[in-house]
Amino acid sequence: GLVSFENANFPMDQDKRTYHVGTKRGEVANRILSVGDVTRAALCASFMEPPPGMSEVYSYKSKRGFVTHTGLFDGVPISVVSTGMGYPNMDFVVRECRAVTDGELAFVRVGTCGAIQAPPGKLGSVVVASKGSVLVRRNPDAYDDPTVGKYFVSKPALPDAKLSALLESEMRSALNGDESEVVSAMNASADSFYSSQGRTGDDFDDANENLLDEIILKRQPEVVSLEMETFHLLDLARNSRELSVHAASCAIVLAERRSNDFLPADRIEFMERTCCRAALSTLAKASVRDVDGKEAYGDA
Ligand code: R1P
Repeated sequence: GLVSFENANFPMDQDKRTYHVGTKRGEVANRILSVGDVTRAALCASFMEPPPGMSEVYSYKSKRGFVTHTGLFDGVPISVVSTGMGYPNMDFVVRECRAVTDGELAFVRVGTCGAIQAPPGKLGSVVVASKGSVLVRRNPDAYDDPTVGKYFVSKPALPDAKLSALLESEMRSALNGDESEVVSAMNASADSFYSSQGRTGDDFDDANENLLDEIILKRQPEVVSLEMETFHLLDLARNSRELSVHAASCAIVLAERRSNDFLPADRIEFMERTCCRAALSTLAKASVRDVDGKEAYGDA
């Protein structure tokens, strides 16, 4: 049927569902795993048990394509949200999940990325953004003004130190003995998969031939992974009132940007399974306080 929304400042429908992610209070846990695509989200959901009193993991798909799965992992309520790509989508997920939950919120992102330094970011490794993330943005004003730089690189936004350390150690135990390594580094989140990640082509005048070395790495030599959402997640967390949002992020290296090598499908599958499980375990163990300031679950 027809759905009406109220309050143009923060639209919600009559059931108090948010405008884009579409969930309402009670459907989203205080521990959220954010992944890029719906297939990875469904994989994460397959590792969870149904919430108490339900026969299946709760799933909700919004008109805008965001999918939320809520269930239990190690007995702890967790929601997995498919975020889609790019920082505006991360903005919807963090703000709208915040609006329908109470108490502290812990967000962990498991993404995929390209590596601009390998080593250490070898194909198939997972890069934990323990040293934070910068934003890389194309500056459209450079179109007809040669005095302004074509690309802007921000200062880093840092993750929640405890949550990020826990994520790193869960990844290390999950990958112990495997060929894939866990790398602790700085991430960069770009506003395009193409121009602001230094991919070149003939169709547009992106002026990005020297972006990786002369702009990004010159400013932030510790950047290893390049993707599109982590900066915004960490930036929103540090701007959350009373620091109620805690965030950490990691990304699986699917591509080495220097050699142009791409990770084979079977290794992508293995890494997605392993890293998503490790992230769920991280969230289950994380310290997250509910509205009363009580430690509801977790002990880390
Ligand atoms: C681009 O292909 C997408 O993949 C990466 C980028 O951040 C971007 O969203 O991460 P996800 O696999 O989590 O979407």
